[in-house]
Amino acid sequence: MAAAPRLSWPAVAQSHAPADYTLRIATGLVELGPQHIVSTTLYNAEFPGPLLRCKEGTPVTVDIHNDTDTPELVHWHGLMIPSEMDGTAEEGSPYIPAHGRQRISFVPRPSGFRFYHSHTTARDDLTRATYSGQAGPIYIEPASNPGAYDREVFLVLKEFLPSLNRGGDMPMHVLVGSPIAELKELAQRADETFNGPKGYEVGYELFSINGKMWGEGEPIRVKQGERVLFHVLNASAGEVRSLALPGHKFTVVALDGNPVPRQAEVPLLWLGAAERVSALVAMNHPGVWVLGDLADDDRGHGMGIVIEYAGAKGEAKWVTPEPYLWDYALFGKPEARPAIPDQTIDITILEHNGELNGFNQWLLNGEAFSMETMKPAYTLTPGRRYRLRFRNASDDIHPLHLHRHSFELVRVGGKPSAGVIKDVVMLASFQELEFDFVADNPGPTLFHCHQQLHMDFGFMSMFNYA
Ligand SMILES: [Cu+2]
Repeated sequence: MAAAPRLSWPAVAQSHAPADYTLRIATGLVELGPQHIVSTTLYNAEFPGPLLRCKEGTPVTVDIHNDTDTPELVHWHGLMIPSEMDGTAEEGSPYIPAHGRQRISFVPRPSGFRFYHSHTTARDDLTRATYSGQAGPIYIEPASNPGAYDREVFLVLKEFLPSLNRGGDMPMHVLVGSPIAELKELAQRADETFNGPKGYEVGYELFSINGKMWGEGEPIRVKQGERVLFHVLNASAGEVRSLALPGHKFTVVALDGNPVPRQAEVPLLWLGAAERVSALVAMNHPGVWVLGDLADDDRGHGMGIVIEYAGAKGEAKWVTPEPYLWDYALFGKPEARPAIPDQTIDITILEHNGELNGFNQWLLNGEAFSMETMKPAYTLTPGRRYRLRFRNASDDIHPLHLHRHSFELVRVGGKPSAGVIKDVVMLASFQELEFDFVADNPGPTLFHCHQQLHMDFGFMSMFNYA
């Protein structure tokens, strides 16, 4: 455990009234299939954790019991709540002690599809943090619901049985845009200095949607003509995931739970770790299909779920779609004229190969995050609009995540963008990306890459309010 928990926590509700929700953290079994039962840490003995539905603006109380031998943190991803409630040690949230209990209260906002997950440090312990089964969806009901659909289906994408290896296999043809020569040169220079073997990556044996390998659980049964709203969460500790349904298209209505200005139709979805996509699918191609990942190996080991039309029979079919690159700007306002920021902060991302006992170290503007100094850190003035300009001098895709705030993409894939509001965004290899956020939720705020392996080895920084 890197940071000492705080001793007092006045914000904790002292009431003995029953909580709205109870989460119990304990080791349990997930039956991905009859031949594939894995042991991991879970919420309420299930994967995914229970779907929590609450109303925007109506306070909720959550009792969290930690039945494990190690302190835990439950992070409320995408919620604009106080730092003490956010479940993030770097922001000053207290740990839930081993075999201890914590009650928290917060006002859920903003509306939309969010999630909760463990926010501990794992480093080389692949039983911890987001490598475990500690993830669950939370849906905050908006005041008005504009969706025209017959029903909603939540899909949680998750790998199990992680192990360390030396060869990464991250998909490269994911995002639009072109690599920038200057960023490649920066990376090359770092590689010449740190010229040892590439550091560890994490691979997985088993893959699942809603805790089942495809074909092992119940199919999603649909009727011709139905419009189904899928809420997809990539609960991976670091993998970029894709999802396609042969013969069907996705109309994206929200990204990270926030309605998009333009509901564009796409042939398939790409999601970085912790990203959410809400998309409507018109069920107009009867049959039995695999809604699955494009990666044959991962889909072959479970990353999919069967869609079965009423009256259709036979083996579930998969057809590999044409390659398709994800373009966030597609979902933005047609005229991209974002507001002018009060201040721009440049952040250059660099990797030092195998620098930390065989693990790659990550640096932001030349500095790896340290829990001792809590740096790198930036100071925010309340009410100001900040633009972060990221420059990725590495060949990895980074799912960038800012806690307790939403941001607006203003430049991505080499193009301007406006109106796309997110809390995680994939930064392509050797590319730049800019997003704006308003300093409107005072309190220590963590920024990090949502790849557990990257955040644990330096890829974090603090934003502190003046
Ligand atoms: Cu990263």
